[in-house]
Amino acid sequence: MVLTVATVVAFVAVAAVLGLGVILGGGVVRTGGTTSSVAFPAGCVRPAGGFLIIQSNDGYNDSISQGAGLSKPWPVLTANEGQTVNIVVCNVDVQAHGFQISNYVDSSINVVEPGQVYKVSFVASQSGSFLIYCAIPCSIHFFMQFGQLKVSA
Ligand SMILES: [Cu+2]
Repeated sequence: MVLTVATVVAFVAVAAVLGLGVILGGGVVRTGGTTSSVAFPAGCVRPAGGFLIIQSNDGYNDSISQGAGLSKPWPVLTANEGQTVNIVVCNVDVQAHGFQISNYVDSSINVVEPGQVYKVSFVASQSGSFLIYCAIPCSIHFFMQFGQLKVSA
C-alpha cells in the first residue's frame, strides 16, 4: 500500500474541492463516459469468468454515483482462494488513471493511459479483503481509492 495516512488526508482535502466540483458540475462535467471520454478501445471486453473495470471521469465502474468512499467500497470483486482472477481495465477518460490491488497487483505503480486496455491475471493465493485503488494523481482520485477484492477461503 503506497498511501500513507497523510496522503489520504490530502486526498480527502483535494476531493472536497474536486469532488464537490464533480458532483455540482462546477467546471467538471460528468458525462457517464461520453462527452469528455475517448472511445471504448478495442479489447475492452469482460474476460470470460472475469471482471471488466471501466475508468472514466465517473471513477472505476461509476464509483462516484455508487457513493464510493470511506462509507462504501466500490467496485467489489469476489473470488475464491486458488482461483485465477482475470481483469480487463479500460481507460475511456481523457486523463491517465492508476490501477492497483494491494497484495496482488502492487509491485509497481500501474498507469493506464487514455484509450489503453490493461489486462492482468493472477492467482488469488491468499484469502481476505484487498484494496483496489489508483496510485497516481487524477482529478477523481478520492473516488478510486476504495475498491475491494474479496477472496473467500
Ligand atoms: Cu487517481
